[in-house]
Amino acid sequence: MDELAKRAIEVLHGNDRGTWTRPSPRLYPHQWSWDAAFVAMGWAQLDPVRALNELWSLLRGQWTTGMVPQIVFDLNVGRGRYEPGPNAWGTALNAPPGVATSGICQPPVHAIALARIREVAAGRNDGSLHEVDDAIVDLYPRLDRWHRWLRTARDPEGTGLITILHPWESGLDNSPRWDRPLSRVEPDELLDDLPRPDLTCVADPAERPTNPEYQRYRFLVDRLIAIDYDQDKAMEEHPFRVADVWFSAILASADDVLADLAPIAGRPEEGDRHRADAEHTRRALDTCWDEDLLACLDQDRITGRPIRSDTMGGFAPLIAGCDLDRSAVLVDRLFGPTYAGADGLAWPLPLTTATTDPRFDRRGYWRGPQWPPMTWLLWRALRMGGHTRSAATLRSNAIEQLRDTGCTEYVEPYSGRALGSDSQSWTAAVVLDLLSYDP
Ligand code: 2M8
Repeated sequence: MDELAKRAIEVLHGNDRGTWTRPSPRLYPHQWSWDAAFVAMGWAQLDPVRALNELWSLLRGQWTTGMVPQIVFDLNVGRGRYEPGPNAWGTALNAPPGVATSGICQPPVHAIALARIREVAAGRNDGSLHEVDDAIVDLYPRLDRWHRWLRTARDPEGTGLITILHPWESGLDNSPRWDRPLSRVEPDELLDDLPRPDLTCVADPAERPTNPEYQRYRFLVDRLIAIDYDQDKAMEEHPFRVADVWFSAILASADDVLADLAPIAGRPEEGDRHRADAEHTRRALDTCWDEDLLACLDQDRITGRPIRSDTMGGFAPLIAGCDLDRSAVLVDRLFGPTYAGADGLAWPLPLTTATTDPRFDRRGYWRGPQWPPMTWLLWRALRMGGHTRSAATLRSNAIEQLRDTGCTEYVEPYSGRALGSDSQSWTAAVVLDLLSYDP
C-alpha cells in the first residue's frame, strides 16, 4: 500500500475513540466540529458507516437552538489537559443532557462531508450506499436546523453573511483578519494564572497563539457566559462581531449540497430554499469585493467597515461558487506571486496570508503557513468551478507536500518544515481523500 496512505490510516486509528476522533492525541483531545467533518471524509475511505458515526457523535452535542458546537468534550480526559475545558464554558444548561460542549461554533463543512461520504459509498458497491441514504433521512433535518440557526441567530437582518463572535469560530483562529477587531477587545481583568496546556504540546511555544491573544479569547468566552449565550444580545453588544466571508462561503456551498441531499432525505420540496440561501450569500459576498486588493473582505459589524487584509479569506467567492469572471481573477491570484506562486516556496500551495501583507508571518499560527484542509477546500472549489487543470495541479502539489511532511497540522511554506501537531486527524483525512480521487 502507498506509504502515505498507510501513515494516514495509522493516524486516524491512533486518534480514534470508537465513534469519534481526536484532532490530535495531545494538543486536541476532544471532538472538534469542523475537524469532525473532514475526519468523516477520511473514514469514508475506510468505512462509510464509521464516517457517519463521526457526524452522529458530533451531533450529540447539537443544542436545541440548532447550533453545532465547536467542541464536544470527552469527559474522560484529565482535568486541565485542554483549556478552556468542559467546566470553563458555562454551557451545562444549553448543551443536551449528559453532553458537555463549548458555547461557540465553527464553519459548517458537515453537509459537504455527508455528500462526500455518500459519493464514496456509491462507488463501493457493497451496500453501504443504502446505509448512508438511510442515515441521510435522519441527518438532513439536523443539518438543516444547523444552517437555519446560522442564518437567523447569526444573520438576524438577513444580509447573507454570517457573523462570528470569537476568532475560534472562524477556524482560522489567528488570521491577521482578526487583529484589528480583537485589538479593540479590552479584558477588564487579566487572568494571572492563564492556563496554557497547549504550549507543552508543541516543539516551540511560538507555534501557538500568544498569551495576550489568549487573555482576549478567554474574555470573549466570559462575555458570552455572562449573557448566557443569548444570541440576540450578543449580536447587539458583544465586543467582537465580524461577518466572516470564508465561513459564509462554506455555508453557501454547504447549502448547495443540502439542496442535493433534500430529495434523498425525502424532502425534495426543500431544495429550492437551500439554493436560494446559497445564492443570497453569493450575492452578499459580491458586495464585499475589494477592487484594489482583488479580494473579498470580512465586515466588522461594530465599526461597519471592511477589514482590509490580504488573506486566504479573500478567496471566499471561489469557495462559494462565484461566476466565471470573478473566479478567473481569483484563480490567477491563488497561483500568483503573492500566494502559491511566491518565490522560494517549498511547494506551490496556497498560503493563509499573502506574502505581501504586512502581517504575513511564515511560521505564525494561521498567519502564513499552509494548512492541508484549506488546500483541500480550495481544491474542491476549483474542481466544482470547472478549473480542472488548476485543481489537478493543486492536488498533485498537495500530495507531494504531504509525502514529505506527513500528517502534520501545518507547514512553514519556505523551509517546508512540519509545524504544530505531527498526527493531525484532519490532515490524515485529507490525505486519504486526495489519494482516492479518481477524476
Ligand atoms: C485550532 O483551534 C483550537 C480552538 O478551537 C485551538 O487552537 O485550541 C484551529 O486550528 C481550529 O481550526 C481547529 O479546528 C482546532 C482543532 O484542530 O485547532
